[in-house]
Amino acid sequence: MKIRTMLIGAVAPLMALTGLVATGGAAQAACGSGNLCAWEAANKTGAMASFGGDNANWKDFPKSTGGTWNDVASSVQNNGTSGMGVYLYQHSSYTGDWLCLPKGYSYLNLANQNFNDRISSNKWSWNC
Ligand SMILES: [Ca+2]
Repeated sequence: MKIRTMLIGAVAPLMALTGLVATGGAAQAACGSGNLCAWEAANKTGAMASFGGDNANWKDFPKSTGGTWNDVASSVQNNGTSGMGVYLYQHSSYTGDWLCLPKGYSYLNLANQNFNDRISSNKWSWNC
């Protein structure tokens, strides 16, 4: 609820972009065009997953280093091409706290958003 509150109001655009970095540079694991990519550790390190479309439960996605992608991601990148943002949710089925990640942006350390190891579902949206 704290995050939701932060995103509402006159300062929303600035607050929403806090901690976001423009995607660029070559020293990162390949994130396929059109996908939301997630890494198990900060700064795009560790195992990586590419998520296309909406996904109601990241428990459905096995992680190469064991377990699933539920409550694991520590950094993310929106490498979409449509221009849509992607909502990242605390719980499955797009519920709980959320963050929104605009096209072309990354969170390099979700701990800074109080969202480390918390993402359980994702949904693309034009209202992000
Ligand atoms: Ca992690």
